[in-house]
Amino acid sequence: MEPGLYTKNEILSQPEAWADALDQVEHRKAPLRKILDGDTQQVLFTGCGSTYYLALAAASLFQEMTGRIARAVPASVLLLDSRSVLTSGKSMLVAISRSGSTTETVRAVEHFKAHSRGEVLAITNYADQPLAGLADEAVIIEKGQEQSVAQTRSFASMYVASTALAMLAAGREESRASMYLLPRAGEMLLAQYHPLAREVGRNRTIDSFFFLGSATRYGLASEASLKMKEMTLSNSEPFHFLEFRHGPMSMIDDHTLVVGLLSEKNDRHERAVLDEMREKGAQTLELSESRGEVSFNSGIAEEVRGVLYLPVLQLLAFYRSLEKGLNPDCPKNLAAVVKLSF
Ligand code: F1P
Repeated sequence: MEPGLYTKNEILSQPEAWADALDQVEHRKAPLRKILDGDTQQVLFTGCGSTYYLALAAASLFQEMTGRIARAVPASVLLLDSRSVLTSGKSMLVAISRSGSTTETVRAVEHFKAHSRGEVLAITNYADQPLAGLADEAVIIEKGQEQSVAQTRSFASMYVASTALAMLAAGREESRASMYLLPRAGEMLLAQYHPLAREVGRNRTIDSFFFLGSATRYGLASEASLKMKEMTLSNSEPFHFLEFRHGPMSMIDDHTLVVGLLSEKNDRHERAVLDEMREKGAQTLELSESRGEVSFNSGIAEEVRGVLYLPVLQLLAFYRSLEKGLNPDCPKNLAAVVKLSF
C-alpha cells in the first residue's frame, strides 16, 4: 500500500473531527457544565506523549479562561509520584487519551478515584475502552479515530474539545459558538498551504527543527515537535518563545528551521525572536492569524483558534517523512498504544 495513505487522509479529513468534537460538547453541555463547576482547589489535566502535550495546551487555556488553577502532568507522574501533584483538597481530573487504554493513564485514573481525590472527566476517541467507563463524564469523539500510530486528527479533535470545555467552564458561550467556524477555516488552510508544507517538508537542507510557542501554544509546539520525531526521525525540540534566547539558540545554523507559533497579543516580542534567529542564519516559518508565511485569516478569536496551528505542521512532518523514504503510517519503534504490566 502507498506509504502514508492513512496519515494523509487523517490529516486532510480532520476538520470533520473538529466538528464532531464541538457537537459532542454541545450535546452533553448540561452534565459537563455541572462537573466543571465543581468547587475544587485545582483542575489537573493528564495524558501520555501527544496527549500529555495536549494536557499542557489545555491546562494553560483553561486557567487563562477561568482564572482557576489548572496544571498538566504526565499520567506516569500522577500515578507514581502523586504527592508531587495532589493537594490536601479536592482536584478535578481531565484525563486525555486517544485510545482510552494507555496503561499509565488508566491506572492513574483508577488511583485518583480509589483515593477519592475528586471527579474525572475523560476526553477520548473510543467509547468502548477502559477510560470512558472509568470517568464520571466523558467527551467521546469517534470521528477522531485513526489507523496511524502518530496522532493527527485524533489530537486535533481532542484539543478542540478541550478548548470548547474551557469556554463552557468560563461561561463564554459566544466564544464556544464561534468555534463552529473552525472546520471551514481548517479546510481553507489545508487547501491554501498544502503546497508550502510539501515544499518545506521536501527541503533536505534542513536537518533540525525548533518549534516556538508560549501559553497554550507551547503544548501545541511540543506536539508538532513530537510529530517531527515520530514521523521523520529528525532532531526536534519545542521551547517557550522567548526562552529560546536563553541558551538553546546556540544550536542554530543554516540547516535549522525555527517554526514560530505566533500569538496575536505578543506578536512583537515573538517576532523579534524569529528576526534574530534569521540574522544568525536559521531558516524560519511563521504561523499566525494574519502576518505569517502561514496566515489563518480566520477572523476567529485567538483563545479558540489554537487548533489552526496544527494542520500545516502535521503535513510538514508527513512530507518530510516520505522525502526520507519512511512511512508515516507506522513510525520506527512505536506502537499506537503503550501497554505496561504494572
Ligand atoms: C498515548 C501515546 C501517543 C503516542 C503513541 C503512543 O496514546 O503515547 O501519544 O503518540 O501513539 O501512545 P493515547 O493514550 O493518547 O491513546
